[in-house]
Amino acid sequence: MAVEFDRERGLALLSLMIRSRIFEQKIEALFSSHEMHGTTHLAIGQEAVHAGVSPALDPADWIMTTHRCHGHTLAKGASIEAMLAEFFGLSSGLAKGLGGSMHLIDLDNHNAGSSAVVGSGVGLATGMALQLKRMDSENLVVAFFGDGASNRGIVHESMNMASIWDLPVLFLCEHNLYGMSSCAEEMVSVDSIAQRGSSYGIEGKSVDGNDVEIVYHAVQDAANFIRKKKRPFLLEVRTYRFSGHSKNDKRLYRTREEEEAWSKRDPLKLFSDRLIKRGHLTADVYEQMQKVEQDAIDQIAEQLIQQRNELSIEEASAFVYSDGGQR
Ligand SMILES: Cc1ncc(C[n+]2csc(CCOP(=O)(O)OP(=O)(O)O)c2C)c(N)n1
Repeated sequence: MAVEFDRERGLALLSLMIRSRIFEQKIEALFSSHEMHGTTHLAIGQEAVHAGVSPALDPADWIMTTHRCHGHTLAKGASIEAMLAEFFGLSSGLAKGLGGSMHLIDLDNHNAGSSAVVGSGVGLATGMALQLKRMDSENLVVAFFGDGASNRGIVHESMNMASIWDLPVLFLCEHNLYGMSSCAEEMVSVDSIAQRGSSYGIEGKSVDGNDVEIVYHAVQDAANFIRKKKRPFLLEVRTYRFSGHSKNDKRLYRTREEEEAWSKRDPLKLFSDRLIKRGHLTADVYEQMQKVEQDAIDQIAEQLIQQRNELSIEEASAFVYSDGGQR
């Protein structure tokens, strides 16, 4: 039985979950008001995974994320400024303003980045794990992927290779029940994606991905296993994305009743209620924590919008053309 978080850790992780939720809501609002352009994939509802994975690792462990990467990037230590700047196309952004929402990279915080190509990060993370092993490092790589990506060849090839070469990689399947509009029940051949490890001799486990304490302890156990046994591990965390797949998704492939049922297991509600029950939090403090995050992001967004509006043509087109915008 996993140990309960103490007050300090509980509040720290709740605060990360709040940050992730408010960040995503702000992005949604900025897209709706046409202040932000391109596309985006929100992970509202998946905050227990964001706060439960990176904080359970050694800071020098690496992560490689997916197109739905905002919460993981924040939880691994990226600043809101650098993330929002990226979305606004500013050179102070995590990828110099050239990548946008799906391409966030933060090497200082051991985040090797994300890609729009579904499943591709799993191959890259496995390659990184090979290099860590060659360097005799004690660190590991977390390869995030979704239920949809779990059907891709690269994921299976990577698991096989990680197994035969004993690579320090944690395959972390964030199972949110859908890949775009495809329901995993109809698209995935097994009930639990954790079972897929057995084809490659990799141990696997499936846990409730809406409970941050469960996710945190499962990741800690998996990381200890990888370091001790020098073997990869597959962890499935089962969750639900409240948001649509991407901007403009009307969610016609699922019912409002299903969404309503999952909203009762909102990870923020589950965890804040639990902390209140334990006497680690009050409703007033919870409200205040949300206000602090909201005020901070509103202020940062306002400043960055102003910077974006004042960009010269030369600055806005730097790196777009091979002459570095000197035309
Ligand atoms: C190789 C590839 N095929 C298809 C797509 C289009 N696409 C973008 S996201 C997505 C669904 C991925 O589902 P899943 O892996 O479950 O992740 P989730 O979106 O649920 O987080 C698809 C098919 C893509 N980006 N890359």
